[in-house]
Amino acid sequence: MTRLSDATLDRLPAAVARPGYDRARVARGIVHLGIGAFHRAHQALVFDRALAAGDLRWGVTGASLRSPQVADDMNPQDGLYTLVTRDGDGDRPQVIGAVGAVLVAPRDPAALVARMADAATHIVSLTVTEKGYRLDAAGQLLCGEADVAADLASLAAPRTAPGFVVAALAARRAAGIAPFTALSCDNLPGNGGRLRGAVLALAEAHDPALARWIADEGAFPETMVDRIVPATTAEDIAAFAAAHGVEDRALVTGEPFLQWVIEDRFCGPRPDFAAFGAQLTEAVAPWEEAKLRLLNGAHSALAYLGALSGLAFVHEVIAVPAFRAFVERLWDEAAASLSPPAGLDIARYRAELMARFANPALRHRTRQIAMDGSQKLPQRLLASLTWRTTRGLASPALALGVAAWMRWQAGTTDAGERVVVDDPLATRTAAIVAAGGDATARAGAMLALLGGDATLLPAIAAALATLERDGARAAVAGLA
Ligand code: CS2
Repeated sequence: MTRLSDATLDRLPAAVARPGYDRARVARGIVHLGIGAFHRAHQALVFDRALAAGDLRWGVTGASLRSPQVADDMNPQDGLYTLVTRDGDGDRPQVIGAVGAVLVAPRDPAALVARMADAATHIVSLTVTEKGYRLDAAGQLLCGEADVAADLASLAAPRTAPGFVVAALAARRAAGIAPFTALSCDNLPGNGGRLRGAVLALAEAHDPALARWIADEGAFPETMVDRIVPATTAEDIAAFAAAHGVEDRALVTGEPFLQWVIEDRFCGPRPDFAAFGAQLTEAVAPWEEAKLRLLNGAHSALAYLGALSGLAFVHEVIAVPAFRAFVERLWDEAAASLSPPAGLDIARYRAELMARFANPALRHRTRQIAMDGSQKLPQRLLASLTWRTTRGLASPALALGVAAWMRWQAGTTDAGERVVVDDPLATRTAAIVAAGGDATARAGAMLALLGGDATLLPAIAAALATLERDGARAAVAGLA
């Protein structure tokens, strides 16, 4: 089977859109750390639009900080891949040409640092997931982690995302080159500030003058990113090959919706984001908060409750009337805690979100969303639950969402099927489950792991007891 590449691009049928610009002339103004499916379906599409409009500065050099898989899929394809946009009207495939080479950080850390330090690089963007910032809930560097300790000892071969940023900025400073803008695109409140905090802490440990230079001259804008991007399956790749006669091992799929809100604080050149589907603003926080507490909060709650009930996909969970009512209830509770930005109509946003969750073509797995819950729950569910609890407001839906994560740590569905708990704190939650005791003891110990306040415990412990006794479907129905 022919593999997608510059040389074979012409063999694709006309129904597949492709780059209309000369890829050979593209400069690589962006280095992206963490080039997974989300980046390829989101930011890379926006950069591709800039290239298509004739601003050829915004090609991307991708980097994987851990696995060589994406590089091995994309490099033989000259960085090309297809983005398939999916909804009830069918699939719309488009080949994206924005990405050039993909580097594998552990294979050759110096090559990645050199690329980031090159004067042609203006922006280093990141999707390294919540845990990739290497910070605890209080924003302190996790110095006890082996990779962080290694980067604190030496940046000759960095291991962490903040380590690469500091090493590259140090090289730029030494060469008299202005810093790049570091653009965090992860689902975290204050993502730019968190990245800045991690970078400055690490830089400070190596060279306080470097840290001062970064603080004075660098830029770490906040962003809010939104697009639902399920993990690509072998079936997706096989179906594309069967339909179009070309194999694309780097294909990604996503919903039609895309939103990117960016704080307009860059220390160097940037694309004309507003012309390519992103929004520039002075204040990202209210957008980020609404997205995290409504979309992601509901997502996480549905993921655990749905997966415990044996439901594999989000659209299947949403098709059950009691679960749909549960989501509305959770949104009623969470919405009260928000100060929505001008331009965000919460009622419309909720209606649109429900339709996005119901998109049957996406096949977004509940177990995919269930990953890394310990890193996600604080900003998605605990923040609104805490807001309400301090005001004496009951929040049964939010409490049930948090308790569902705790129930998931037992590693079995309600029907007794074993599941893998994929979470950096899985060893610790497993120990809490193994310690036995009652639901209150388990809920208390796990709440402490999340950094939640003890005043939240009674409601969560009651919800956990119901989940353990009656199962997720009954617990959800009991709320209605
Ligand atoms: C999801 C998000 O996996 C998850 O945790 O909640 O990836 C979600 O699909 C995106 O944030 C949507 O923008």
